[in-house]
Amino acid sequence: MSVKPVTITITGAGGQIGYALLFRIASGALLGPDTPVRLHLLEIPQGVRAAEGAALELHDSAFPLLSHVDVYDDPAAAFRGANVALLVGARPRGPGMERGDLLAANGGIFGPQGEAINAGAADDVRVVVVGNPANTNALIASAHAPDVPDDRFTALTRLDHNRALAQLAPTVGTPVGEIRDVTIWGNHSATQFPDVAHAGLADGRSVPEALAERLGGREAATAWLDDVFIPRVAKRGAEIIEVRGSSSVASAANAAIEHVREEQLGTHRGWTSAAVVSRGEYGVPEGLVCSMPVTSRGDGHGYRIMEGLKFDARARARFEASVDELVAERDAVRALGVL
Ligand code: NAX
Repeated sequence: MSVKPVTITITGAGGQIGYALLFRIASGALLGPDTPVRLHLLEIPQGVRAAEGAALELHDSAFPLLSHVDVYDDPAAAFRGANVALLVGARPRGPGMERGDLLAANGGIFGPQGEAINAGAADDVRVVVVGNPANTNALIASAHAPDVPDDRFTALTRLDHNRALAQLAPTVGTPVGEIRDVTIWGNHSATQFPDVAHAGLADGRSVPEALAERLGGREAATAWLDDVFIPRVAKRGAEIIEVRGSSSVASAANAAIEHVREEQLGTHRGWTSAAVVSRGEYGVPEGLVCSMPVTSRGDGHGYRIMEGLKFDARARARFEASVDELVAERDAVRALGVL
């Protein structure tokens, strides 16, 4: 019996992250080895040739799971029938561009894309926004898709989550796979709060306990978290640009794949981090798209927020600073008439 392919729309498919995403999606890394995929690649006219070139290479890879690849420069056509949408294409911040200009330019992209999703996507569509400012772009797209439940729109903070695991592992002296329940709170920006207060290791110790053991006491552990870990994770994107000469690509594509795969198929060990719509959890204003700890049962309901975690005063202040930035972004796009 043949299985109906899942339609996946990828915007910015002719760009760097697009190129790193497409081949892994077509190989089955997104939805597993039994699910055929149909790819809709959306670009602006200047990017269409690059996307067409990637489509030729996809054909040449002869992926058994790849049923079709189509390239579009029209959002309405690209989102028609989409079950999964990865919104990667965005307007980067140019020289001298103010934050308001950036938000307005992206409003001009994510508003119409939200409308196209509203008009033509499949009933079960789920959307992840990668293009920055990702949280607010997700808010804009969702606001323009009134018939699609707002919890179908998420934004990517899985790269930040993975960066946190990667920084912790050598410090606590365990493989990354043995660390669970790290959280990225807030915005996908330098204000984000990477939090290990609830994190644990496979051997039963808590991460704060393991850090204190390895670093010579609680004070030293707190100093490492404040002075090394949090700034390193929050500014890792800038570090990659400095070393590599260009922004994160393969790690971002990998994170986007993990975000969608676990949202669709389920999280397995503890929670992960994703920017999801708030219903007021943890005091986050309702409707903001904010990174929080989430799990998925893989039952079609997507990510659910883990509730009931406690903050100390310092953690609360960090989280609130990032939420305040999200509120300011929302207010700025409202003032621009984009929301
Ligand atoms: P590129 O500039 O290589 O590619 C972007 C592509 O999007 C281009 O081909 C462009 O033509 C296309 N595009 C622009 N507007 C479009 C529109 N309206 N419809 C369809 N396509 C459109 O950038 P890349 O390195 O791929 O990064 C893409 C986005 O990811 C950027 O906004 C970047 O800031 C963001 N990132 C987000 C991360 C996250 O964790 N959330 C991490 C990595 C990355 O920085």
